[in-house]
Amino acid sequence: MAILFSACTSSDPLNLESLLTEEEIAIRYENLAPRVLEGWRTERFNHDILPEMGKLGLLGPTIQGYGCAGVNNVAYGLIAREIERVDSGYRSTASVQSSLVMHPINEFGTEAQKERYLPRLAKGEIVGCFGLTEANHGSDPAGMETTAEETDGGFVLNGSKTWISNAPVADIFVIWARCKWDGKVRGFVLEKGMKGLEAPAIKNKVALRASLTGSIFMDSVRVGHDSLLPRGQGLSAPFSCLNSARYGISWGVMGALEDCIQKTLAYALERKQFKRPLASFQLIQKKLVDAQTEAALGLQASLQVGRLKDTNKLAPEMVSMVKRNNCGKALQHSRIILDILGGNASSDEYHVGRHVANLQVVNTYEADNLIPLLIQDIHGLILGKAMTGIQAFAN
Ligand code: TGC
Ligand code: FAD
Repeated sequence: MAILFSACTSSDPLNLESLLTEEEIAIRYENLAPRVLEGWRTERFNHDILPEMGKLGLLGPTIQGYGCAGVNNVAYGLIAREIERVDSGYRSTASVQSSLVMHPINEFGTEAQKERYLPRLAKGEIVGCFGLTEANHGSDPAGMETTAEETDGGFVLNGSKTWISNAPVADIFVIWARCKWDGKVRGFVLEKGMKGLEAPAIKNKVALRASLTGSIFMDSVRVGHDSLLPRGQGLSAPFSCLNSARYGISWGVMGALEDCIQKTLAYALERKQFKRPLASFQLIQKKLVDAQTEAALGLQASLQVGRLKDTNKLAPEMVSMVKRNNCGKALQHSRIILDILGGNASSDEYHVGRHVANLQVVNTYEADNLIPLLIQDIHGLILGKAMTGIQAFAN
């Protein structure tokens, strides 16, 4: 048992890799990290990033055709994990483009809409956003006040949305509105520059600073019939987009937690207090092992949900379970191991504080989650020995 466990690395303790195909294992995306501090400090959108992701086939990757990679949902989850390992804001930018913009156009759009938008969204040449939340209706989108009214030649949209990722830099806007003629919610694709459409940025966020967020104001925006997504009606249409995004988030937050573990473990092995490395102390080992355990279990759960999604056996509640569990556990454990950095926890150069701030928001958006606290000591020390190479429970 001990030999088997130590054969796996501390970064893959339950040997997730053995359950992946070669194509899935090949998913790596490492060139975001050098830019993250600049994005975080300046709150500026880096226009190179989406085109780079597009070149690698990371946008709308599960869609067949239209220049998309056509990979499975497990691969989609692994992409989210790799991106969020660097920053939740970058993963937000990508998952909005893939799950909340390309997905509804692909699922509910006409052939003409797919041809008009999907290839350019896949290349990252244009940026999309998804407007569901309103100032008075966040958790309960059913109460939305944005309306669409049919007129000669199309529709008129009135209302506003807030806390919308990518909005200030979006070229297209997937807007959910209540239709005055039958009271049902439907999606419309609006384009930047339309008269009456504004998308100002919400600045000075304390989290997700590498991703832009904004409001959307629609003052009698006139659109043609061709802007309606005709194949989706009712709230189940936007909720089906959320199923896809939340599934990706369940993988993504595990990537963020894995990065926190890797960085705090390296620090604990290097940093000495009381003439010993921090990693030799029982309490430090316990914190690291608790985090490592939750990351490993959370990834297994997301993998299972991904395999079920790939075989059409998915229920939305399964997505809620992994979104809730993984976001809660990532926030809880990243916060606990942040303490290992001591005063350096306050510096963005150590990155873990940035992940913790981001994870607070990721826990909130797409419906928020409760965070349980559990304590299990002795198994923690057994695993701590395997992880750090140092026995803490006896001399
Ligand atoms: P309810 O009556 O339960 O359902 C209305 C209709 O929708 C159907 N439905 C679903 N369909 C597919 N997938 C799901 N997960 C579904 N959940 C419900 C349902 O069957 C029904 O269909 P029909 O045909 O009978 O009409 O609706 P409710 O209003 O009572 O919903 C309750 C609740 C709380 C679950 C729902 O409103 C909810 O999920 N609220 C949270 C809102 C949310 O998550 N907003 C996210 C905004 S987007 C965002 O945050 C992006 S951040 C992304 C990033 O930057 O990465
Ligand atoms: P509220 O709905 O006001 O909730 C406040 C608190 O009350 C929460 O803790 C909630 O869980 C709790 N609560 C609410 N109802 C109940 C209840 N019945 N019982 C118990 N507790 C309850 N939205 C989009 O549409 N598109 C986007 O791209 C997008 N991006 C975002 C990016 C960022 C950075 C942020 C912060 C948000 C984004 N959102 C987006 C909005 C996000 O989905 C909402 O913030 C979220 O759904 C919560 O809504 P709210 O903020 O109005 O909170």
